[in-house]
Amino acid sequence: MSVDAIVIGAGFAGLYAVHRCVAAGLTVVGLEAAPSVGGTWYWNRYPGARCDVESVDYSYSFDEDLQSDWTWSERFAAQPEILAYLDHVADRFDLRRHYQFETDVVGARFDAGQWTVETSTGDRVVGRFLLCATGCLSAVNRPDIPGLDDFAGEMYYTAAWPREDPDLRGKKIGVIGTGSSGIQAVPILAEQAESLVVFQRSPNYTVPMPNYPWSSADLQRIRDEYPERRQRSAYAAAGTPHGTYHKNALDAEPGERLDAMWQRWRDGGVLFAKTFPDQTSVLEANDIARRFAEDRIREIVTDPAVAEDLIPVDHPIGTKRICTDAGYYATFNRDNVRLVNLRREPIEEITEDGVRTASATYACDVLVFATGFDALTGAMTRIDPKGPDGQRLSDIWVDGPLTFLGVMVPRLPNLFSFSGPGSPSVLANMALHAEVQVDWAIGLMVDALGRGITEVEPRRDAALAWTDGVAEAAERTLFPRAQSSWYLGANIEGKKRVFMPYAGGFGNYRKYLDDVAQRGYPGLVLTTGVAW
Ligand code: NA7
Repeated sequence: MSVDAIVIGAGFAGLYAVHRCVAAGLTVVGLEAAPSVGGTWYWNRYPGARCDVESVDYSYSFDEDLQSDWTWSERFAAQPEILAYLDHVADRFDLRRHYQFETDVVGARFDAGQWTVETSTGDRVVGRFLLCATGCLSAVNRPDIPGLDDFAGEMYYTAAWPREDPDLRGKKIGVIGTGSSGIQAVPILAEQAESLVVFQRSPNYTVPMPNYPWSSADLQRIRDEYPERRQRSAYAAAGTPHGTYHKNALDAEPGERLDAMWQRWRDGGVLFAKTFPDQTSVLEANDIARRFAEDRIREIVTDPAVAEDLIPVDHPIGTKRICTDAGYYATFNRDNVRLVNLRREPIEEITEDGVRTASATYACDVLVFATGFDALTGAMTRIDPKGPDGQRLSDIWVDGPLTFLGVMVPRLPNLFSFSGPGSPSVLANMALHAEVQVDWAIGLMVDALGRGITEVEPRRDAALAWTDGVAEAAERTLFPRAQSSWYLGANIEGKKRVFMPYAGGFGNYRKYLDDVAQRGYPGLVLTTGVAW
């Protein structure tokens, strides 16, 4: 089979890419490992899974009718509702018929002007362009802990939670991992469990999420202001309509600062990471917000020793992904919940019936691994596409990810990768991010096809310049100080430590993309050599 475009993935970016290809009159095949659409939101169906961006923003903006017909029930949508939304999008735009589901991509190579993709079903799909909408949080991190295979109880990964929700009531549950997923799951698991042990290697900052059902008045207000809301998001730092407080922390009086922080804390969610404009770039400003958050932990958690264990010590607030929770800290006041600090007592092995640390053995019927992902690069390097001269992505990225505009890779012509390194990715609203990157790729593809160009590839110097710019943008922030962060790949053994997302803001990123397109794609080599 030979098509214009092969799209890998049926999440936010993949579905939109298929839709845009069809609208542009291109033939397209979508390949998706899951049995249905949803991407990250298909797999991450663990108890408490919820998006930390408001529902009305974390949704496509490209179609007015879609936007006005769909009604979000809550301020922060839970996983089933986001999945239902993506199901609705797939049906509404008739996207499913372009997909082969339960089809893993196991390899891809470019030769004679075309990509040949190999799948787990033994098929080969040939296409001019390869659009990798493979997700930034999709390659599951399954840690290699001694004895794992000996465990006789039930084992689940939050990132690959069974479709049939397991009944965990009355069981002894151990949760390994305290990132967003663990932090969201813990309060719910604590209510179900006979006992819950939380194995924490690194504490994270988390801000309570004051979630509530949207009232009809809320929804009417949002409908009325949607155009303006979307306009503000389009060029905002994180792709949402929210900004920071109007003054730097260091320019505000202590009382004013405190009011601003309380306001943000009560509004809830990840926005606390950016209460003040200088909070992510000036340590002294960050310290003010950090100390405020730490005081809240000490206030909520009744056992002072547990509170201290829950307070991060290795990074400024917000430089690792700040989490959003529904009662996480208060969960540690329950009699059936225990926190185990793995920095003090590391896991030595998993036994048949639990977890043995350096100090004790914890009996568990169920182990829940909330151990994260090989983020941003993992999904792509696991496919490891091969270019025309035999170079693989893993060779090209041996010193860290090298991209042009976070979308293209030198030596891999006609390949686009979405929400990966070199783009704002996890620092921005994924729905709008997908639209912006896919629009850019489709614009280039249509332009190339119209001009008889058969290969488009970034020049190495252009990719180096962009990647240097990504590093410089990170250096202007406090992000690189979080040395144990998955933003730097620190959670994956052997992964090159490089700050991967573009930290210069979603709006600025979008301007770069617009500018390169408007100027006729400087930085790209456009070849007409190979006849299709
Ligand atoms: P994260 O944020 O990567 O969290 C994974 C957690 O698992 C984190 O606390 C890790 O500790 C811990 N971990 C990983 N491997 C181990 C081992 N071997 N032993 C003990 N603990 C371990 O993933 P999430 O799924 O929670 O969240 C990812 C993003 O999804 C989130 O930020 C949102 O954007 C949505 P560590 O910090 O590495 O010491």
